[in-house]
Amino acid sequence: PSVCVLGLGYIGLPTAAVIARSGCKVLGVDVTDHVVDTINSGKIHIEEVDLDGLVQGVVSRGTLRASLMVEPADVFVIAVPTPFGDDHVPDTSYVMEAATNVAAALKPGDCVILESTSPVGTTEKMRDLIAKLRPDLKIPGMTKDIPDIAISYCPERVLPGKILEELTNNDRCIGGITPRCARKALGFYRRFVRGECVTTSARAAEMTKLVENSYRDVNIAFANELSIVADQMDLDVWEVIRLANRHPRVNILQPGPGVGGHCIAVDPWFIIHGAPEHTPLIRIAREVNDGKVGHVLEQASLMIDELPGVQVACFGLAFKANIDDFRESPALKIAAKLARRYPGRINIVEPYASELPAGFEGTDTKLIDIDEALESCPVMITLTDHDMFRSIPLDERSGKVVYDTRGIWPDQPDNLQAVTDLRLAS
Ligand code: SAJ
Repeated sequence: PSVCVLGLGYIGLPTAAVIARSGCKVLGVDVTDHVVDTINSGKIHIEEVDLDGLVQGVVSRGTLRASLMVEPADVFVIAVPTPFGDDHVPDTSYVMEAATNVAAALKPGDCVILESTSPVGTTEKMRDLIAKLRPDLKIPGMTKDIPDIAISYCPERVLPGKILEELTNNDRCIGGITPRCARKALGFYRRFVRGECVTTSARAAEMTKLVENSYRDVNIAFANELSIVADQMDLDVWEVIRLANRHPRVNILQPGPGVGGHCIAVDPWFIIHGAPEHTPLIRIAREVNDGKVGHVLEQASLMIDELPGVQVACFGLAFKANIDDFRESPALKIAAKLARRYPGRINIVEPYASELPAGFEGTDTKLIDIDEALESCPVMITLTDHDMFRSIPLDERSGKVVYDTRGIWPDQPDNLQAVTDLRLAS
């Protein structure tokens, strides 16, 4: 079939490329000139492992092409953003705009699939919009006859940093407006997905996506709450979690400086917004994870205040390990606040950045490498668990005053001796 993918971001572009590799002719549509031009020249505008080679290959073979305009196709895949504002209300206007463009291009036999993370009921709203715009078509769930088109919801669940691998290997859950719609979409996904494809209703599939990320958020919140309690009780939270996880039915996640990225910290709000009176746990988990940023900032400040004039290295700005994604990163928020609070003293170590990302404007903060930090910064704060940091051996960290928010250096001695030595030295 010919395929049109709307939205060429972190999900849409890899998806379009993988579909093109499976042999379909794919048109990728985006609203940004720059994105369209970049892809048509065989390059990419985002960072993701192995994506550059794949896109270059399918563009040069002519199976993937980008455009600002939707064109007729057999399958339409919508992967546009569903942001939310300060009030945490999900905004589905990009989805509806994409559906409007798709509606104009639809012909009998076509299949429309929404992949964007969406509040429950969005696929039905999209169906209603298409029905309104195309009264000439028989719409699923609205006709006794065999409908002209199929409409489904199929969430992506790929992990940034492993997108290409997970796009093909993960199981998919495919929710149709009707079972017939789901079966049509199933046939499409089977072309390029090796994982199992399971069919359900559109609403169940929408909720499944939100539930997956909320599950993770709630469980990380538990770990983060424990870490704050442990700080107060002067216990090593990492040790306690390691010991508790030896229980056959306990598997506590890892505390950190907060939850970043654009999914886990966002999707729970979609459920909360849909059922505000019945989601106290999901809401408080969000608050605990957001609150962890402030806790780390205060703990770090206490440590820095104790050692006037001493240089500090913050290890990591990315929102999680081994990627160069700084959007919605608690590490970046903390480092940028410290940079403003302690002029002339904060240095950043971020092997995944070639220059400081936005957030440090007007500060004198420097980006330095691991060796420089080990040489010149007596105080070290870990904010991201990059493997490159994890593998710094103990003898290179000895004598440092360390605040390890990620628990990557379990062998680090406590700070008492290092603080005393530093004070004597000054
Ligand atoms: N984090 C912790 N402690 C942990 C695990 C994670 O603090 O034990 C933090 C990370 O450091 C990071 C944040 O949580 O700041 C999120 O990282 P992540 O690796 O858990 O997830 P994402 O946001 O990269 O991707 C998630 C994935 N969802 C789940 O694992 C349930 C991915 O499969 C989804 O496709 C993606 O969201 C999405 O697009 O929704």
